[in-house]
Order: sequence, then structure tokens, then C-alpha cells
Amino acid sequence: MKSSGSFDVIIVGAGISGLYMLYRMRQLGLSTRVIEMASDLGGTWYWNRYPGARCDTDTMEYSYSFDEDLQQEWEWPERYPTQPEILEYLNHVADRFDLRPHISFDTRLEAAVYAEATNHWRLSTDGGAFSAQFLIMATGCLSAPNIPDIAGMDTFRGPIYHTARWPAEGLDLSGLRVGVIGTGSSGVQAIPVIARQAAHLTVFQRSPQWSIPARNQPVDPAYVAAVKSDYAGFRARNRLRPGADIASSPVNDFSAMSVSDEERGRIFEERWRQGGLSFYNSFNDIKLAPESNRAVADFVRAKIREIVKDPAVAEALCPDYTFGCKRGVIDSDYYETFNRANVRLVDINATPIHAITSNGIRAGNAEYDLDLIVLATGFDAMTGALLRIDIRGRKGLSLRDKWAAGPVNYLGLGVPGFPNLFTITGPGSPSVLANMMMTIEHHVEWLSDCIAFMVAEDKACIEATEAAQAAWVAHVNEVAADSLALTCHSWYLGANIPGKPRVFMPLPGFPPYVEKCNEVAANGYEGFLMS
Ligand code: NA7
Repeated sequence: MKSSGSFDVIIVGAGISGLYMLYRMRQLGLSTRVIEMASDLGGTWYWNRYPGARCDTDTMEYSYSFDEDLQQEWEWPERYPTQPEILEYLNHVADRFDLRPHISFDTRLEAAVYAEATNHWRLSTDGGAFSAQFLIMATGCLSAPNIPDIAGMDTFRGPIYHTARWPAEGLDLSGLRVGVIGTGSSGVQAIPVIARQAAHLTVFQRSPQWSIPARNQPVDPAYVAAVKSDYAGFRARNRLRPGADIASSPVNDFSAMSVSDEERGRIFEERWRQGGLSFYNSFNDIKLAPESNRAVADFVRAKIREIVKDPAVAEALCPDYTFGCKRGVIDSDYYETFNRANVRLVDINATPIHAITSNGIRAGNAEYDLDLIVLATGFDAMTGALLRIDIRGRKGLSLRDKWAAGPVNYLGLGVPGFPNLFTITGPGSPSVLANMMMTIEHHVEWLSDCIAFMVAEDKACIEATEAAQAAWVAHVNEVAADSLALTCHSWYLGANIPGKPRVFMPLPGFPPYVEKCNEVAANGYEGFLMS
């Protein structure tokens, strides 16, 4: 439904964050509207329909915890939920809590301007004008597709699809020669499935990938029963953990270098067999200590060489950069796929892509004939979705100008100069480094409590102070400084987007972040000015 009008709260985006925020705002009795550019709800899980798309977090953790009946009743079939399963779940949630009538679909926010006289935001969309006291940006941190600028893209005679813009009706790839550019999480999930469907697949790899076997499997009914016997306790314990998937495989709280070579190998093997991102928990320092990092890197490279039969292909698939400095990737038969006769790997570092032609892709001295090109090239992460909208705060200050040298804010939630505007999973938030679902719930609950406080205290305006921002930015930089994640080119740093400022955007450390947010609220929203 398209519409316009004036509301207490406008939420931008009907994904996991936006739906839960809407639920909480309705509970507070506030007039609320969600505006969503897609034709239906789901956010990430609406858009990412590429073959093999699924979440890399355990299904028992990747669901809302706010309603006991919901979490008891919903059943997930496998260890990792697929895109259609998550979309079905989110649709169920929207219907169950009567959220759908409050969402305007097919409505793209173009500009948001803060009106100081009324403390309201005025929004222009392609579907009408809106205004609201509070503007909640639930626009997602991996939602603005990165479309590379490759010469000749408009000359290709076949279709070109970004993985996050895959046709809803699906694609029949049988008999086609497909080219995939990009080997991040999306590419690594899509490549094995495309290889099984297509006549031929050419993978254009810029950076080889550190990938761990997902070991997806049907859920274990005994495990599900155990979790459901005390789901609240399970969630509460997870809230004290830095990441997802740790419940079943906790961090071994000792250094990789504190054990013998034999014991280290045994532990890596055990975690490799278990699969999933908990492989990163094999030891407590594989992302921090260079020697431990080298040990895990050598282990994974040995696995790649063992799996991939052609030694030259295996070498091209072996990363030489820090293990864990990019977002962790898990797979089902990714490296194995390169043993198939219909799959070819093109290392575009050795032979760069020069152009897309009418027939395919020209890289190095070769031209690869293709019928379809897939861009698994990722996203303008964390800031992209926000900065594609013209957001103007006090005195016409533009968010694009404010963040020209990189994003700055307070708690990853509020930006000085932009009163009554909040971001969920934005820069400075720990979301992408932690359990995404849990951090989203945390942000939404904290913001709902803050707005309830303002309503109770009859406050019209809240704004983070410059001093709080300065201290927060210094804190994020200090925490991130120890991380090996700073040592390579990644979307955490904006390094995947030409011209984007190189700033480490997420905050490492979810549980301490929650403590800090609690402290801020307990001290009357310290660091924010309310009037
Ligand atoms: P990612 O992880 O950003 O991966 C994108 C991939 O595309 C990666 O291999 C990039 O290489 C490659 N890429 C990007 N731009 C280009 C150009 N211009 N030419 C060639 N190759 C390119 O995105 P995903 O969608 O896979 O995953 C995003 C997140 O979703 C993931 O982290 C999970 O949290 C879920 P690069 O590594 O930059 O050299």
C-alpha cells in the first residue's frame, strides 16, 4: 500500500530490524509507518534470492526471541536456514503480529530533511511525502549492492544479475555458460549450486577465500528440544557471547601456541569436522596473534590442497592474506566444485578483467564466452544504504558531508546534528561482527526504551553530543586497533568500494557494547541532549 502522512515514527526498511521496530512502536501506542522500497517485506531475505542463498548462523539462534509462543512454535528443518525459509518466517511474523497494514511497499525514500521549528523529519519518497518526529533507519548494513564499473557492461548480449537482485521467479540455468565475478559469502554459496545446474561455469576470482565447511544437516530433534526447554535461558546466555554459533562450540580459551603441534592439529581437525563459523573459536587468539594466525592459515591451505585435485587451481584458491581479516565464510562443497569438469577458475589478479564484451568477459589475453553474468560483488557496506539517501539535519547539514572522511556517531545509534534520527546496524555498531539477530534485537529494544522514556518525560528532541561522538569514535578505533581485521582489504574498511574512505566501521565486542548502552540509559541517556 502506498501512502503519505504524518506519524510519530517512520521506520525505513521492512527487514528484520524494521519489522521488530514496528512491533515495538505499536506496543508503545505510537502512530508508525514503515516505508520499504521493495514490493514486499524481508529486507536482505527479500532481495538475496540467488541459488544457494542461506544464512550462516544456526537456525536456533537466527530468529526473534521477543515472543515465547513464536519461538516455541516455529520449526526450522536444517542447521542453517535457506532464504525462502527465512522469508516465510518473516512473513509469518508480520501476519501474526498484524504488521503488514503499517508498511508502504514500493516506496523509495529519496530525501529526509529535519525541520528545526517542529522537531520533525520531512521525507520525500517516490510515493508521496511523509513526516514524523522520529526517523529510524533500518536500512540494513549489507543492502546497497556494489555494481562494479566494468567497461562494456551495456554491450553484453545476455543478462547480468547482481546476487542481491536475482529475479524473484528464479532462473533456469540449464544449458547456459555462466560467469560469476566475486568469491565472498554470496559467491561461495552460489558457485557450487550454479555449477550443478549450468552447462559451464567460469569463476572470476579477485581474492581467494578462506572458507570453512558449513556441514549443513537436518536439525537434531534432541538439540531443538533441549533449547526449547529453556529458550529464554539459551537467549540470555547467547547475549553474553561475542558471536553466533558459540552455544554448541564455545571458544577454547587458550592460545593456539600454548599446545603442542599435534594437539593444535587435533583441535583444528575437530572444529573442521564440526563445521561452521565456530571454527574461528578453535583457539582464543587466532585473530589476534600473528603466530596463531599463521598456524590456522597453514591448516586451511593444507585442506584446500588436499581437496582440490589440480595443484595449480589449488594454489590459485589458497589465500595468502590474514585468516579472519575479512568476514568469515562457510560453504557446502565450495573447493570441491573446482574439481568438476565444467568449472574453470580465472585468477583476475594474474589476468585482470579488461572489459565485458557482447560475447562475455575479456580477461588477460583471453575472452570467455558466456550466456549469463552473475555479479557476486557484494555491497557498499554499512554506510551505502544511508548515504544513497539525501539526509539533512540541523542547518541543512548533509550526512554525506558529515561522513565525507568516514562515518562518525555515538553508540552506532545517533549522529550529532541529526536529532531524532537513529540507525540500526549502522557504523559503530557491533552487528556485523556479532550475532546479527541478537544485536538487532538489542538496538531495537534500546531505542524503544529510549523513545518510551522521551514520551513519558514529554521530550520532543534527542541528539547525540559532539563530545560523546568524539569519545565513542576514539573508543571504536582503540578497540579495533588490536584486530588483525585491519590488515587486509575488506568491506569492514570500505576497501571494496573505489574512493570510499578507509575507516574500520564496525565495533568489535558485543557484550561490552551492551553494558555501555545500559550504562548510558541508566544515566538518563548520557551523551545525548534531550529537550
Ligand atoms: P563480499 O564479501 O564483499 O564479496 C564480494 C566479492 O566480489 C569479493 O570476492 C570481491 O573481491 C569481489 N569483487 C568486488 N568488486 C569486484 C570487482 N570490481 N571486480 C572483481 N571482483 C570484485 O560480498 P558478499 O555478497 O559475498 O557477502 C557480503 C556479506 O553477506 C558477507 O560478508 C556476509 O556477512 C553475508 P575482493 O575480496 O574485494 O578482492
